[in-house]
Amino acid sequence: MAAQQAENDYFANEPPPRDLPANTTLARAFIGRHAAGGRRVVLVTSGGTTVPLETQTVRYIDNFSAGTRGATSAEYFLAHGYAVVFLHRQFSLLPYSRHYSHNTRSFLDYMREERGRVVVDAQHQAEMLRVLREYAAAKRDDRLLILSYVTITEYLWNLREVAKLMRPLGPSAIFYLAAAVSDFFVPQDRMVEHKIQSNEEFLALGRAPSAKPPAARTEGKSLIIDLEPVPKFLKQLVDGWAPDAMIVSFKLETDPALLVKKAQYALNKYAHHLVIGNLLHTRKWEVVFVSELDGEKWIRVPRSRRTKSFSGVQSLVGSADHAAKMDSFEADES
Ligand code: PAZ
Repeated sequence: MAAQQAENDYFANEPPPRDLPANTTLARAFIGRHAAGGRRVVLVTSGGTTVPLETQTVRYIDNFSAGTRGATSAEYFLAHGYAVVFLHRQFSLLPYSRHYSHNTRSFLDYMREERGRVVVDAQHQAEMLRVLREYAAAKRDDRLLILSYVTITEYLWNLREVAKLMRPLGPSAIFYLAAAVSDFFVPQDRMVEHKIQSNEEFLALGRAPSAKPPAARTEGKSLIIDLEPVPKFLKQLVDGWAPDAMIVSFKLETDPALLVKKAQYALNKYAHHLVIGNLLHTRKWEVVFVSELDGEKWIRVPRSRRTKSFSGVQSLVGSADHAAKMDSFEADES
Protein backbone atom coordinates (compact mmCIF):
# COMPACT_ATOMS: atom_id res chain seq x y z
CA MET A 1 0.00 0.00 0.00
CA ALA A 2 2.81 2.39 0.98
CA ALA A 3 4.69 1.41 -2.21
CA GLN A 4 1.58 2.10 -4.30
CA GLN A 5 1.16 5.48 -2.62
CA ALA A 6 4.81 6.32 -3.29
CA GLU A 7 4.32 5.39 -6.96
CA ASN A 8 1.17 7.50 -7.25
CA ASP A 9 2.84 10.49 -5.59
CA TYR A 10 6.01 10.24 -7.66
CA PHE A 11 4.29 10.03 -11.04
CA ALA A 12 1.71 12.69 -10.07
CA ASN A 13 4.47 15.15 -9.12
CA GLU A 14 7.14 14.42 -11.72
CA PRO A 15 6.02 15.30 -15.26
CA PRO A 16 6.48 12.69 -18.02
CA PRO A 17 9.10 13.27 -20.73
CA ARG A 18 7.88 14.83 -23.95
CA ASP A 19 8.84 11.80 -26.04
CA LEU A 20 7.01 9.30 -23.81
CA PRO A 21 3.96 8.95 -26.10
CA ALA A 22 6.24 8.35 -29.11
CA ASN A 23 8.33 5.81 -27.17
CA THR A 24 5.21 4.03 -25.96
CA THR A 25 3.80 3.79 -29.48
CA LEU A 26 7.06 2.31 -30.79
CA ALA A 27 7.36 -0.10 -27.86
CA ARG A 28 3.74 -1.26 -28.14
CA ALA A 29 4.16 -2.11 -31.82
CA PHE A 30 7.56 -3.77 -31.26
CA ILE A 31 6.47 -5.89 -28.30
CA GLY A 32 3.15 -6.81 -29.95
CA ARG A 33 4.88 -7.92 -33.15
CA HIS A 34 7.44 -10.10 -31.38
CA ALA A 35 4.91 -11.54 -28.92
CA ALA A 36 2.71 -12.55 -31.86
CA GLY A 37 5.72 -14.28 -33.44
CA GLY A 38 6.42 -16.19 -30.21
CA ARG A 39 9.74 -14.46 -29.64
CA ARG A 40 11.05 -13.72 -26.14
CA VAL A 41 11.42 -10.04 -25.35
CA VAL A 42 13.94 -8.48 -22.97
CA LEU A 43 14.09 -4.94 -21.69
CA VAL A 44 17.73 -3.97 -21.14
CA THR A 45 18.31 -0.73 -19.25
CA SER A 46 21.72 0.86 -19.62
CA GLY A 47 23.79 3.87 -18.60
CA GLY A 48 23.55 6.48 -15.89
CA THR A 49 20.65 8.74 -14.97
CA THR A 50 21.03 12.47 -14.33
CA VAL A 51 19.52 14.50 -11.51
CA PRO A 52 18.79 18.02 -12.77
CA LEU A 53 19.18 20.85 -10.25
CA GLU A 54 17.22 23.43 -12.25
CA THR A 55 14.10 23.11 -14.45
CA GLN A 56 15.93 24.93 -17.25
CA THR A 57 18.85 22.66 -16.63
CA VAL A 58 22.35 24.03 -16.66
CA ARG A 59 23.64 21.88 -13.80
CA TYR A 60 22.92 18.30 -12.94
CA ILE A 61 24.35 15.40 -10.95
CA ASP A 62 25.47 12.37 -12.93
CA ASN A 63 27.21 9.06 -12.33
CA PHE A 64 30.02 7.04 -13.85
CA SER A 65 28.15 4.53 -16.00
CA ALA A 66 29.13 4.38 -19.68
CA GLY A 67 26.56 1.75 -20.64
CA THR A 68 29.15 -0.93 -21.39
CA ARG A 69 27.33 -3.67 -19.47
CA GLY A 70 23.96 -2.87 -21.01
CA ALA A 71 25.17 -2.50 -24.61
CA THR A 72 27.30 -5.64 -24.43
CA SER A 73 24.58 -7.71 -22.81
CA ALA A 74 22.07 -6.54 -25.43
CA GLU A 75 24.33 -8.02 -28.12
CA TYR A 76 24.30 -11.35 -26.30
CA PHE A 77 20.52 -11.37 -25.98
CA LEU A 78 20.22 -10.57 -29.69
CA ALA A 79 22.70 -13.32 -30.56
CA HIS A 80 20.47 -15.73 -28.64
CA GLY A 81 17.35 -14.80 -30.57
CA TYR A 82 15.71 -12.31 -28.22
CA ALA A 83 13.96 -9.12 -29.25
CA VAL A 84 15.57 -6.32 -27.22
CA VAL A 85 14.08 -3.06 -26.03
CA PHE A 86 17.23 -1.11 -25.24
CA LEU A 87 16.35 1.72 -22.87
CA HIS A 88 19.57 3.67 -22.54
CA ARG A 89 20.98 6.98 -21.43
CA GLN A 90 21.22 9.20 -24.48
CA PHE A 91 24.75 9.14 -26.00
CA SER A 92 25.91 6.22 -23.86
CA LEU A 93 27.22 3.07 -25.57
CA LEU A 94 24.99 1.30 -28.09
CA PRO A 95 25.06 -2.37 -29.10
CA TYR A 96 27.40 -3.00 -32.07
CA SER A 97 28.51 0.60 -32.61
CA ARG A 98 30.09 0.46 -29.11
CA HIS A 99 33.00 -1.43 -30.69
CA TYR A 100 33.96 1.73 -32.57
CA SER A 101 32.79 4.58 -30.36
CA HIS A 102 33.60 6.25 -27.03
CA ASN A 103 37.19 5.37 -27.65
CA THR A 104 40.43 7.34 -27.72
CA ARG A 105 40.56 6.09 -31.28
CA SER A 106 38.25 7.63 -33.89
CA PHE A 107 36.12 5.25 -35.99
CA LEU A 108 37.86 6.83 -38.98
CA ASP A 109 41.10 5.23 -37.81
CA TYR A 110 39.67 1.86 -38.83
CA MET A 111 39.49 2.99 -42.46
CA ARG A 112 41.58 4.34 -45.28
CA GLU A 113 41.12 5.63 -48.80
CA GLU A 114 41.83 3.31 -51.70
CA ARG A 115 41.36 4.53 -55.29
CA GLY A 116 38.79 7.15 -54.24
CA ARG A 117 36.81 4.72 -52.06
CA VAL A 118 36.67 4.19 -48.29
CA VAL A 119 37.81 0.74 -47.20
CA VAL A 120 38.30 -0.88 -43.80
CA ASP A 121 41.91 -1.67 -42.93
CA ALA A 122 42.85 -5.31 -43.46
CA GLN A 123 43.62 -5.82 -39.78
CA HIS A 124 40.06 -4.84 -38.79
CA GLN A 125 38.19 -6.64 -41.58
CA ALA A 126 37.41 -9.90 -39.78
CA GLU A 127 36.22 -8.32 -36.55
CA MET A 128 34.20 -5.60 -38.27
CA LEU A 129 32.59 -8.15 -40.57
CA ARG A 130 31.52 -10.22 -37.58
CA VAL A 131 30.03 -7.18 -35.82
CA LEU A 132 28.38 -5.97 -39.02
CA ARG A 133 26.79 -9.37 -39.68
CA GLU A 134 25.35 -9.52 -36.16
CA TYR A 135 24.07 -5.97 -36.45
CA ALA A 136 22.55 -6.64 -39.88
CA ALA A 137 20.80 -9.78 -38.60
CA ALA A 138 19.25 -7.87 -35.67
CA LYS A 139 18.16 -5.10 -38.04
CA ARG A 140 16.81 -7.46 -40.67
CA ASP A 141 14.53 -9.12 -38.12
CA ASP A 142 13.72 -5.76 -36.53
CA ARG A 143 14.75 -7.17 -33.15
CA LEU A 144 16.34 -4.07 -31.59
CA LEU A 145 14.31 -1.11 -30.42
CA ILE A 146 16.43 1.74 -29.08
CA LEU A 147 14.80 4.17 -26.66
CA SER A 148 16.60 6.86 -24.69
CA TYR A 149 16.32 8.92 -21.53
CA VAL A 150 18.52 11.43 -19.77
CA THR A 151 17.12 12.13 -16.31
CA ILE A 152 16.08 9.80 -13.51
CA THR A 153 12.44 10.82 -14.01
CA GLU A 154 12.56 10.14 -17.76
CA TYR A 155 14.07 6.75 -17.00
CA LEU A 156 11.35 5.82 -14.50
CA TRP A 157 8.47 6.95 -16.73
CA ASN A 158 9.84 4.91 -19.64
CA LEU A 159 10.52 1.88 -17.44
CA ARG A 160 6.97 1.89 -16.08
CA GLU A 161 5.32 2.29 -19.49
CA VAL A 162 7.42 -0.40 -21.19
CA ALA A 163 6.96 -2.75 -18.22
CA LYS A 164 3.20 -2.46 -18.45
CA LEU A 165 3.34 -3.17 -22.17
CA MET A 166 5.40 -6.29 -21.45
CA ARG A 167 3.06 -7.56 -18.75
CA PRO A 168 0.93 -9.66 -21.15
CA LEU A 169 4.08 -11.59 -22.18
CA GLY A 170 4.16 -13.24 -18.74
CA PRO A 171 7.22 -15.40 -18.09
CA SER A 172 8.61 -14.93 -21.60
CA ALA A 173 9.52 -11.33 -20.72
CA ILE A 174 12.85 -10.50 -19.10
CA PHE A 175 13.89 -7.31 -17.36
CA TYR A 176 17.65 -6.84 -17.24
CA LEU A 177 18.18 -3.69 -15.23
CA ALA A 178 21.82 -2.68 -15.76
CA ALA A 179 21.29 1.10 -15.69
CA ALA A 180 22.96 2.98 -12.84
CA VAL A 181 19.90 4.61 -11.31
CA SER A 182 20.23 7.62 -9.01
CA ASP A 183 19.19 7.01 -5.42
CA PHE A 184 18.54 10.71 -4.75
CA PHE A 185 16.88 13.47 -6.75
CA VAL A 186 15.37 16.95 -6.70
CA PRO A 187 11.57 16.74 -6.72
CA GLN A 188 9.83 19.06 -9.18
CA ASP A 189 8.18 21.11 -6.44
CA ARG A 190 11.60 21.87 -4.92
CA MET A 191 13.38 22.71 -8.15
CA VAL A 192 14.29 26.26 -9.14
CA GLU A 193 13.27 27.34 -12.62
CA HIS A 194 16.43 29.21 -13.59
CA LYS A 195 20.15 28.70 -13.35
CA ILE A 196 21.32 28.83 -9.73
CA GLN A 197 23.18 32.10 -9.22
CA SER A 198 26.55 32.30 -7.54
CA ASN A 199 26.59 36.09 -7.31
CA GLU A 200 24.79 37.08 -4.10
CA GLU A 201 23.29 40.16 -5.73
CA PHE A 202 21.24 37.98 -8.07
CA LEU A 203 20.36 35.18 -5.68
CA ALA A 204 16.65 35.85 -5.16
CA LEU A 205 15.96 36.06 -8.90
CA GLY A 206 16.59 32.39 -9.51
CA ARG A 207 14.25 31.15 -6.81
CA ALA A 208 10.94 29.44 -7.59
CA PRO A 209 7.91 30.84 -5.77
CA SER A 210 7.36 27.70 -3.71
CA ALA A 211 6.26 26.90 -0.18
CA LYS A 212 9.17 24.48 0.12
CA PRO A 213 12.82 25.61 0.14
CA PRO A 214 14.62 24.84 -3.12
CA ALA A 215 16.57 21.58 -2.92
CA ALA A 216 19.58 23.20 -4.60
CA ARG A 217 20.41 26.77 -3.64
CA THR A 218 23.26 29.08 -2.73
CA GLU A 219 23.71 30.13 0.87
CA GLY A 220 26.39 32.73 1.25
CA LYS A 221 28.99 31.57 -1.21
CA SER A 222 28.21 27.85 -0.88
CA LEU A 223 26.01 25.70 -3.04
CA ILE A 224 23.71 23.63 -0.83
CA ILE A 225 22.18 20.51 -2.36
CA ASP A 226 19.58 18.75 -0.27
CA LEU A 227 18.33 15.75 -2.24
CA GLU A 228 15.41 13.45 -1.49
CA PRO A 229 15.36 9.67 -1.94
CA VAL A 230 14.06 8.25 -5.20
CA PRO A 231 11.31 5.70 -4.34
CA LYS A 232 12.44 2.11 -4.93
CA PHE A 233 10.29 0.93 -7.82
CA LEU A 234 11.69 -2.59 -8.07
CA LYS A 235 8.94 -3.72 -5.71
CA GLN A 236 6.33 -2.18 -8.01
CA LEU A 237 7.89 -3.84 -11.04
CA VAL A 238 7.92 -7.25 -9.38
CA ASP A 239 4.48 -7.05 -7.80
CA GLY A 240 2.52 -4.83 -10.12
CA TRP A 241 3.95 -3.74 -13.46
CA ALA A 242 5.15 -7.15 -14.71
CA PRO A 243 4.52 -9.77 -11.98
CA ASP A 244 5.17 -12.86 -14.11
CA ALA A 245 8.34 -11.70 -15.84
CA MET A 246 11.87 -12.79 -15.06
CA ILE A 247 13.60 -9.90 -13.34
CA VAL A 248 17.36 -9.44 -13.10
CA SER A 249 18.62 -6.44 -11.16
CA PHE A 250 22.19 -5.23 -10.66
CA LYS A 251 23.85 -4.03 -7.49
CA LEU A 252 26.92 -1.83 -7.60
CA GLU A 253 29.10 -1.26 -4.54
CA THR A 254 32.60 -0.02 -3.83
CA ASP A 255 33.07 -1.82 -0.49
CA PRO A 256 33.68 -5.56 -1.07
CA ALA A 257 32.40 -6.33 2.44
CA LEU A 258 28.96 -5.01 1.53
CA LEU A 259 28.40 -6.37 -1.97
CA VAL A 260 26.98 -9.83 -1.33
CA LYS A 261 25.08 -8.70 1.78
CA LYS A 262 23.36 -5.95 -0.15
CA ALA A 263 22.63 -8.20 -3.13
CA GLN A 264 21.04 -10.74 -0.77
CA TYR A 265 19.11 -7.98 0.96
CA ALA A 266 17.69 -6.82 -2.39
CA LEU A 267 16.79 -10.37 -3.34
CA ASN A 268 14.94 -10.94 -0.05
CA LYS A 269 13.24 -7.58 -0.13
CA TYR A 270 11.99 -7.62 -3.70
CA ALA A 271 11.69 -11.40 -4.17
CA HIS A 272 12.73 -11.34 -7.82
CA HIS A 273 14.89 -13.87 -9.68
CA LEU A 274 18.48 -12.71 -9.73
CA VAL A 275 20.72 -9.95 -8.43
CA ILE A 276 24.04 -9.51 -10.21
CA GLY A 277 26.52 -7.78 -7.94
CA ASN A 278 29.63 -5.95 -9.05
CA LEU A 279 32.29 -3.67 -7.61
CA LEU A 280 33.15 -0.40 -9.30
CA HIS A 281 36.79 -1.20 -10.05
CA THR A 282 36.47 -4.88 -10.90
CA ARG A 283 33.08 -4.81 -12.64
CA LYS A 284 34.56 -5.51 -16.05
CA TRP A 285 35.96 -8.90 -15.08
CA GLU A 286 34.04 -10.22 -12.11
CA VAL A 287 30.43 -10.36 -11.03
CA VAL A 288 28.55 -12.31 -8.40
CA PHE A 289 25.19 -13.92 -9.15
CA VAL A 290 22.92 -14.05 -6.10
CA SER A 291 19.71 -16.04 -6.44
CA GLU A 292 17.33 -18.10 -4.36
CA LEU A 293 18.13 -21.16 -6.44
CA ASP A 294 21.94 -21.05 -6.56
CA GLY A 295 22.91 -18.83 -3.63
CA GLU A 296 26.14 -16.93 -4.34
CA LYS A 297 28.09 -17.70 -7.50
CA TRP A 298 31.09 -15.72 -8.77
CA ILE A 299 31.95 -15.48 -12.46
CA ARG A 300 35.39 -14.20 -13.34
CA VAL A 301 37.26 -13.50 -16.53
CA PRO A 302 40.62 -15.22 -15.97
CA ARG A 303 43.54 -12.81 -15.54
CA SER A 304 45.20 -14.08 -18.72
CA ARG A 305 42.17 -13.03 -20.78
CA ARG A 306 41.99 -9.45 -19.56
CA THR A 307 43.28 -7.28 -22.34
CA LYS A 308 45.32 -4.10 -22.23
CA SER A 309 44.34 -1.03 -24.16
CA PHE A 310 46.30 2.11 -24.95
CA SER A 311 44.46 3.85 -22.10
CA GLY A 312 45.56 1.22 -19.59
CA VAL A 313 43.85 -1.96 -18.47
CA GLN A 314 40.73 -2.67 -20.44
CA SER A 315 38.39 -5.51 -19.80
CA LEU A 316 37.10 -8.09 -22.19
CA VAL A 317 33.67 -6.58 -21.79
CA GLY A 318 34.87 -3.24 -23.05
CA SER A 319 37.18 -4.40 -25.81
CA ALA A 320 36.41 -4.63 -29.49
CA ASP A 321 37.23 -8.32 -29.68
CA HIS A 322 35.24 -9.08 -26.58
CA ALA A 323 32.58 -11.29 -28.09
CA ALA A 324 35.04 -13.53 -29.88
CA LYS A 325 37.05 -13.97 -26.72
CA MET A 326 34.00 -14.50 -24.59
CA ASP A 327 33.05 -17.43 -26.83
CA SER A 328 35.98 -19.27 -25.31
CA PHE A 329 35.45 -17.75 -21.90
CA GLU A 330 35.95 -20.09 -18.97
CA ALA A 331 34.06 -19.19 -15.86
CA ASP A 332 36.28 -19.33 -12.82
CA GLU A 333 33.85 -20.05 -10.03
CA SER A 334 34.57 -19.82 -6.35
O1 PAZ B 1 27.66 0.99 -17.56
P1 PAZ B 1 28.91 0.35 -17.05
O2 PAZ B 1 29.26 -0.87 -17.83
O3 PAZ B 1 30.03 1.35 -16.96
O4 PAZ B 1 28.62 -0.10 -15.55
C1 PAZ B 1 27.68 -1.14 -15.33
C2 PAZ B 1 27.00 -0.98 -13.97
C3 PAZ B 1 28.04 -1.01 -12.87
C4 PAZ B 1 26.25 0.35 -13.92
C5 PAZ B 1 26.00 -2.16 -13.80
O5 PAZ B 1 26.68 -3.36 -13.85
C6 PAZ B 1 25.25 -2.04 -12.47
O6 PAZ B 1 25.70 -2.49 -11.45
N1 PAZ B 1 24.09 -1.39 -12.49
C7 PAZ B 1 23.27 -1.13 -11.29
C8 PAZ B 1 23.89 -0.05 -10.47
C9 PAZ B 1 23.11 0.22 -9.20
O7 PAZ B 1 22.14 0.98 -9.32
O8 PAZ B 1 23.44 -0.32 -8.13
